[in-house]
Amino acid sequence: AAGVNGAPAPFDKGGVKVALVSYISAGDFFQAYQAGAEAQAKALDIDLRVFPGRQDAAAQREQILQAINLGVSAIVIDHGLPESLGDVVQQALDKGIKVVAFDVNLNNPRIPQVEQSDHELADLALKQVVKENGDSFKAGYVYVAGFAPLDRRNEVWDAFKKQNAGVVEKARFGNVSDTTATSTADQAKAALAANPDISVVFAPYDEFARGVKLAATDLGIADKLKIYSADVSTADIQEITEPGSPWVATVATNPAVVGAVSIRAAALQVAGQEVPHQITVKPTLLTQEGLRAANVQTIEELAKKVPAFSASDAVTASWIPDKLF
Ligand code: SR1
Repeated sequence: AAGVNGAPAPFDKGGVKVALVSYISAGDFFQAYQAGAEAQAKALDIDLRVFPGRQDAAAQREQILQAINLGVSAIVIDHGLPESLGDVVQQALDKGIKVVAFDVNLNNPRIPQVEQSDHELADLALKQVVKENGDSFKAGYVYVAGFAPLDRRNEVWDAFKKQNAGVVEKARFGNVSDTTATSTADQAKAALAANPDISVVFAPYDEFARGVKLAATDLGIADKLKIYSADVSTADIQEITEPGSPWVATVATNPAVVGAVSIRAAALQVAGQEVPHQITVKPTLLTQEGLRAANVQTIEELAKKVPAFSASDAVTASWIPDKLF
């Protein structure tokens, strides 16, 4: 290991071991998040050990114990079920291992929490819904409880319905698994067929939106539906901008940037430097119209046009290279 010039110990020598333990690995968001974490780790000469998620709480616990036994200096926990993580996370902290949580509420003042400002994300999406559909329509809503980002977005949806009596939620469905999009598509097909008056679907996770789009296309109702989501990837941009797509807007960060931020939060703690408890990467509204007009076809092109998609100023330091994308 060569170390990083000008970095404080132990990064001056390089080879600091850090673990990334995910709950979910399938799907564009999680793959890009991991790629961003790997890029930031490489730039810091960190020896990153990646434990792939299998949507399995017991496996995630076991992986955290494995990371502790490997002698890592820090663990980044990416999603998960808080109730099954508390004791193993405490074991890590007791051994002096630094912990960072992304999108899982570990409710510990010693653990920085990374998130994408989910309230603002949902709020931006729903403002766009009203701009394009008014405040009176029949809606479908895709939600699975128990995932911190989805629960936060749900708080905004609940408040939105209270404030807009003309918005009627006719159907609620959703599934999170290693086949989220296709399982959600099956549920969406049944819900949309049973409720032909639904004109708007709020699907605040790109795999959900992909599933609803698939269902709408299969049912031949893509021209009667508008889908609003969270997240973005190159595949999402292609699905949003293709002719006749019902997926009309998304509110997103670059997940690779969020992955990089998570590793920086771990590195700063290992170097003994201050890290805020709440670390936020702010999302941006991307509309079908805007993406088409700018002729953006990939996340790399988006990063060239929208600065927030190439870097975040969250948890930076002079010794940490942070222009990675
Ligand atoms: C199952 S939770 C899925 C969400 O996690 C991340 O916050 C992404 O934004 C995605 O929407």
